[in-house]
Amino acid sequence: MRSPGLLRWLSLPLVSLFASCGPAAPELPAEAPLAVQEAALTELLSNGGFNAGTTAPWWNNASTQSRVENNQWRVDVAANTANAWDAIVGQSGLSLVAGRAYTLSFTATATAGITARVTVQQDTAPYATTLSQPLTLDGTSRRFTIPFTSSLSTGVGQVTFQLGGRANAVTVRLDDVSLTTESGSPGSGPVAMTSGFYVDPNSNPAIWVRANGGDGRASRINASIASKPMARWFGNWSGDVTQAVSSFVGAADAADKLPVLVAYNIPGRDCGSHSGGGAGSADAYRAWISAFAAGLGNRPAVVIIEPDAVAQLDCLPNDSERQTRLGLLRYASEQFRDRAPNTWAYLDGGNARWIAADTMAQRLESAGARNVRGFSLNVSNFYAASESATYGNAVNAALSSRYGYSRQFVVDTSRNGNGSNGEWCNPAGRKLGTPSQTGGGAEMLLWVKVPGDSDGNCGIAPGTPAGQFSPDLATRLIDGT
Ligand SMILES: [Ca+2]
Repeated sequence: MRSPGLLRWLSLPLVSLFASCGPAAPELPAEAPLAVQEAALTELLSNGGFNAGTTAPWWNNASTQSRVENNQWRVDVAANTANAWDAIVGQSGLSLVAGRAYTLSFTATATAGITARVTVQQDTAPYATTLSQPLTLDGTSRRFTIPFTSSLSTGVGQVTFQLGGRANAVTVRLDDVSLTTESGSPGSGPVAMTSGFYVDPNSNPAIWVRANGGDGRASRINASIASKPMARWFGNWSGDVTQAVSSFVGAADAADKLPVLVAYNIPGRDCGSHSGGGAGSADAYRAWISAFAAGLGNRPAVVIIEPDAVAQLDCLPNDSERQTRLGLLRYASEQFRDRAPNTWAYLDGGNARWIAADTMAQRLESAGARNVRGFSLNVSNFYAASESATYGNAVNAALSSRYGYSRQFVVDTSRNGNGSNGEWCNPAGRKLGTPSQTGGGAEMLLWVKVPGDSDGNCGIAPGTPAGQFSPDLATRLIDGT
């Protein structure tokens, strides 16, 4: 697949395409109901509504004054605080369970445009943080809804709002602060439902290892790649996609493991480049992605929706085709939301050096990001997880500012062990990155691209078409050469 890097990014104007192609903001007045929200929810916070005249058990530090006003929590922040946490309010004593899904939500305004921060963290050293997110606040009242999976197990968790870090005084008003989790054990969501990521026994590297046991490279490729969890890609090569998806997630479910799938069949895929193809029409795509979601059913899964499709809007020839693609992605987001209640789906959001974060936020909103768990970054690319996370947080700040919600993101770390050299097509000197895990600066780090699968007839694998496994590419990723 194509995942253009720095050169392509530099060649594009960073202005929003929306000035010209102008996708209408979808008329979705409220958060679409997620299946997880229909289950019985446990509220962890006390007095989130501030309707009884008192702020307790919420606390505040010396740079803030706290009181109830009009059944809301009024926090006056003193001038001249150096750091965000120098003016801090919160509630402590919360129990958090690692791997469990939570939703933090609140309504907030500020008397001046500010960037604040909300965290969920441990309230004793080492102050480990499981959620840390920027908030753009101003005079408009906004409802924030932030789902996350805890990376912490602690009986001394806390929610904090960090309001300092500026010269001028400001007043922030908060109300209806809620932190919920689904009742019962071991929690909700596909991570909590499973015991680790699924290792695909029929990945390209696993098939190659089985067929080439006498090859001197086989044992290393098996140990470093084929035995690791990685995604299975589905497209027009998958035959009956309901059957193919069902078979894959069924095998993972039988092993109590979490499978990662990639839907890769958008019309006009990869701008007709190395990984060109995709469904032949909009109707054909709607049928295909609906059949994909049906194959998941209620089994736990992670799905990456259409790598590059949002970032590559630029290559479509006109506004009408851009609107069509965004509509297809929005349809896909609705299908996963409605037909696959235990799937976390992530719309692909390109990579850290491709589309400006604010533009990406607008596109993701138009593509249905509010319907799904989040967005994916760095698929088939090479940027460091930290740089990808910085970009993901910037996208979330823009989503928060523009639309009042943010989303989780996942990062492809299959080949980013040496970072990027600015090339994207089988570049030399790249290395395997952190194997699939939860947490790590993102909701998950995942091997989405299959290490050793070619990006196309290019770079250090001339003559190897996109998607074909090369033991030579694999060993060079192991060695970092
Ligand atoms: Ca209230």
